[in-house]
Amino acid sequence: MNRRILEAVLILALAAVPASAFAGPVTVSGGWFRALPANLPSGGYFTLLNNGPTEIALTGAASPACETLMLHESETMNGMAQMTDVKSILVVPGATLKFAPGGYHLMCMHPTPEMKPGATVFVTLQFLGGKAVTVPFAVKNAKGQ
Ligand SMILES: [Cu+2]
Repeated sequence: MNRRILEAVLILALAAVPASAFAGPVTVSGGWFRALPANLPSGGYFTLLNNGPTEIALTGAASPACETLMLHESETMNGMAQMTDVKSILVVPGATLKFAPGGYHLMCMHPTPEMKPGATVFVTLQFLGGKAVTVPFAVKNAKGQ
């Protein structure tokens, strides 16, 4: 192989490497929403495992069952429960991130009529770098049943 051909092969090989280093396959399990009466916001919960070799950052969520779906964290400040917006949550390789009552949760604002106990709705979790995964969430009642 002469030098010019070798250079062309190297350029092609480099071009095939994706621009983003994000690889992380993720596993999402146990997704559910707590539907409340009167169109109140629904909390969403799930467990995410990062199976990939690189860290990932959860940056957002969306669902056709919610006008807006936000990442929130519940905290107790001076004895008062409150919620704050979360911009991004880093998950290192092999780590599990839990969204559960009292901590991180999805907040579904203005749920659509699909959000009723017994139904299944879909949630797309968005990650830094533009990757996303869409998973089913079971809709439960106010008691979480
Ligand atoms: Cu909230």
